[in-house]
Amino acid sequence: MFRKYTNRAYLDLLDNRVAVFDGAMGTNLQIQNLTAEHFGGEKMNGCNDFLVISYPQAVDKVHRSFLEAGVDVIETCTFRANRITMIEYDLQDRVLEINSKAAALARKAADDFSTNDHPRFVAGSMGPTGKLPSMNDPELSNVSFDELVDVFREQAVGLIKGGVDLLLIETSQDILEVKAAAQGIIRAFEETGVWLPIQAQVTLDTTGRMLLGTDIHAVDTILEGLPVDVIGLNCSTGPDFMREPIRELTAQTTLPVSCIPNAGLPLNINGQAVYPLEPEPFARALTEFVEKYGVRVVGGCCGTTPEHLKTLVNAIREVKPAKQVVTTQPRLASSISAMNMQQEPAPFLIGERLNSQGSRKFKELLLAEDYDSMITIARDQIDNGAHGLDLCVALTERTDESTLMYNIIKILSPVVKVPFIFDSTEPDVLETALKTAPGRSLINSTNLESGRDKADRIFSLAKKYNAAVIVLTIDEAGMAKTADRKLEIAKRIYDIAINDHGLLPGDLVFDDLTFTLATGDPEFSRSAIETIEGIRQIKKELPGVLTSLGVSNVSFGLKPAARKVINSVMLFHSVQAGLDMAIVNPAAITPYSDIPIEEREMADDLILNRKSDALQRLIDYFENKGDTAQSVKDNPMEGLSVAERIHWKILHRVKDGIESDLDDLLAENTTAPKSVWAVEILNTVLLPAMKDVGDKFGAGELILPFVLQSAEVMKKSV
Ligand code: THG
Repeated sequence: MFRKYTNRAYLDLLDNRVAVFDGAMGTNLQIQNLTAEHFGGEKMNGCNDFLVISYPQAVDKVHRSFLEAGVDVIETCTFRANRITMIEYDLQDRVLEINSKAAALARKAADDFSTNDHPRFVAGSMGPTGKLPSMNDPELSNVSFDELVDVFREQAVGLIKGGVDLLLIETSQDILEVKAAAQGIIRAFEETGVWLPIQAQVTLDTTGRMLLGTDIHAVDTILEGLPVDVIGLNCSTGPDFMREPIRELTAQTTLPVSCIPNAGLPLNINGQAVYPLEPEPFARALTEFVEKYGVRVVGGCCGTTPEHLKTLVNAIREVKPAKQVVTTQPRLASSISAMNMQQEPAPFLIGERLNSQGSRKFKELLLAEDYDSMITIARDQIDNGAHGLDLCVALTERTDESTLMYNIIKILSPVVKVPFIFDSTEPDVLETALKTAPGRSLINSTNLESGRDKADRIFSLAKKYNAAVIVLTIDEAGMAKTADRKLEIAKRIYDIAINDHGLLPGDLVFDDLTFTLATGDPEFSRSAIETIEGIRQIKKELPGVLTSLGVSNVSFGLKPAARKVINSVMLFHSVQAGLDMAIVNPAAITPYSDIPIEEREMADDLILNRKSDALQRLIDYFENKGDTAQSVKDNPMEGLSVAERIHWKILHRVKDGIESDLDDLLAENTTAPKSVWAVEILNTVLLPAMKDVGDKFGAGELILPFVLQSAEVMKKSV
């Protein structure tokens, strides 16, 4: 359950000094001018990973050249040696053999160079499969999370059997694949009984994001809770473009950081990739990262030669890494960016509108599987200030909650910048969600209603997939109604989560429940006070944990205008008591100070149980007042011409109504033949809009998934 090691010598090394990895395998094999014969025939020509069987001398030569240069760690020649990638060479059934041979070859070379003063290590290289599981592409994403786990398990078993010292997940393009790789490696540890350190490295482009838009804060948020020991960057760019993400990473992660750049950005010279950065500036930049930011592992990727590494080893020898000073904050992440669970000002707003049990409209969309309109609801909530989105897709009409959850995550996650909160009572549905969402999510929820079995199941999921968990204060005796009982249950479940499952206090979000005040039932007249006091107690007695509340429950049964006021006032008092997160309709929350005094007083009377006739007065007041409190949202398309509106929609990825907009525009010109006018629209409206998208992408203002969404709107228009 907790991390254990059979051999942690590599991590011990990092405790004492900076470790230097080797340089490029690919480019240094290339210069050996190998022929098809070396690769074992035409079919395997160019398959570097097979050389460890067909012509191991070539690989051995590269290993030894780097050991000669003085590096501490060499990487096995297994970057592409997984079952999926090896299909290209029909070698998918030799994965175990290739990996264990490669590991043994590197092991032998490392051992030949090892001395007591200078031990040498072998990292088992595991590159990407080429699939992009986070996407929704029929070709690139046609692999399940479980399949990926097994693909990496198999490769890791081979590497472990061949004798590596650590496993290296590297050059990762898709953060969801990294999660699968880490799980696969753990399976391999369980299978072999050998537990080793894991280092995970992602690849960022020149704008500092992974291929699908994930930034370094999200990467760290997602990976830190997994059994990963070292986190870092490699490939794609030279050290210069890594400076800023490395600075940010070292400022936020508690893990040692690795940095393994290319020898600069490649130049295309006569169709050949040439890496221009010389050994001196290469070594200087990495030395700076060690001294300034506290990087603990350095090395070279594409285009780096033994000369680069020798220069680096010499430069780094006397350098002390800066101390990493990190105060960690509980965070969630989408596939794009991270979000602190404690917002300034509080609270973190969890949008409640994508809930089949709490919104008739959403339920209808779900039954119709109208995913485009769901994207619109998601966007509206974010525009109104939601920091995360609650997703609940349970329907009495359908039994495939898992499938619906999978579908909605696939649709939303590439385009939604805020993290998800998975709202389900079914552990299987939650597990599907956690396998599908690339980010770090919040499970909603668990409790002790029927003992601890279910809580145990949910906490293991949270640990396995690195999620946070909302915990309701419910036990075998039912929902806690007094502050004392709320705290008592919170303490009991805290103990299970922390001591038995190894979760951190910041992984727990206590929801101490609020009940409707609309019934007038005296049993509940103090219930809001108890909830508010419960929040205060839990925050005081269980340091480090968070709190959350489904605020709207407090006003169930009242008219919308009254609900809005009561919800806002309840939220205010809860936040005063220390509430961190609130499940709300973000469009219907008014700041306390903006609520008319008269209404505020009435709501206070009810919530704080100050006057016995509070409920009746409130009902009467809003009966007479009517529903004027509807929020009017600015329409960003107001005042735009039809052509401008189409441009706006393409740029902002809005498919809704684009067809009728185009019909309107087509109807504007009655003289020109339709086809001529249509081409004119294409050239003067649609293509310029797409060019605008392209320019913004080029300038780093848009990320790839958004561009693809714009292209979808464009396609629909055409
Ligand atoms: N705690 C936690 N999770 C929760 C809740 C909680 N999840 C579900 C719920 N409670 C929070 N979500 C909602 C969603 C909608 C409404 C209230 C809470 C709501 N809906 C209107 C209604 O039912 O009248 C609108 C209906 C409609 O639009 O059709 O009020 O407490 N952890």
